[in-house]
Amino acid sequence: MTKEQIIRPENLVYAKPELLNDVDMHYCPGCSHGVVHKLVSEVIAEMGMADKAIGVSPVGCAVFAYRYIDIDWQEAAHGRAPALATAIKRLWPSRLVFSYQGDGDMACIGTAESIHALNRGENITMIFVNNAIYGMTGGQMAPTTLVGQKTVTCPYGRDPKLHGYPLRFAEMANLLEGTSYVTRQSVQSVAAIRKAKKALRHAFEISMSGQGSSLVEFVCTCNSGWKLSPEKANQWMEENMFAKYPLGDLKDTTIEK
Ligand SMILES: Cc1ncc(C[n+]2csc(CCOP(=O)(O)OP(=O)(O)O)c2C)c(N)n1
Ligand SMILES: [Mg+2]
Repeated sequence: MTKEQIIRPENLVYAKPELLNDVDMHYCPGCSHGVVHKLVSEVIAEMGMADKAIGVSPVGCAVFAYRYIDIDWQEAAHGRAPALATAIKRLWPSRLVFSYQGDGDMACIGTAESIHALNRGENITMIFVNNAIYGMTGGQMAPTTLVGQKTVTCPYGRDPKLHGYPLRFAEMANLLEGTSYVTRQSVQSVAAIRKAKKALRHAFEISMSGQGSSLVEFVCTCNSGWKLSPEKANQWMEENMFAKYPLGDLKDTTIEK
């Protein structure tokens, strides 16, 4: 928004971001995806990139992201968004290219694509919605499911002897030479949303200035999959997820430079 637009009275109240389409969303009430969509829409609009942004969304609850955010999108097969985003950005370096992936997508079926795109230092931002579960398919165990957490495929709780340990994808990304910015954020409070928005903007700016790849993880709730009310899900996330997935920047090479 320009300064003139910001001071207009109609813009002083809470409003729907201009890039969010006026359609019903399929997300469950309380789902974090909607808030992350809002941030993506706001940041792209504020950067003046509405006509230059291309999102790549694979399979997962965010499969319909193209219906909700009014920019160009390309749909990818499950786990393959970073490969597709690589191709788009290389062919069209002037575009803001990002992937939008769940934890099942980023850290399980698409681990190879995701790690290698980050390690190659592709000038893309990878948005990682970590809700510790396969939301779209009905709440199966994901790589990021916590030890002891119950899902439909580990009804007695995740047992490391049987299911292995939760994967901390951002910590892995942090080790890669190609990553410029790796951060872990959340969107359960106004303060968290504000911080997350700044982080997302920083990542998008790094992508546009060609300084390498960025990973922006959002630790999120899936209240339907977790079988909790939205409020209890937020509480459960704060009490359990943040211990395993601590918030904050893990790496920012732009500061070093
Ligand atoms: C190649 C392929 N394998 C499996 C599936 C089934 N499938 C659809 S969504 C999904 C899990 C998505 O979970 P996640 O990426 O965490 O996203 P969320 O729905 O939790 O946001 C799976 C396994 C598929 N559509 N395609
Ligand atoms: Mg998930």
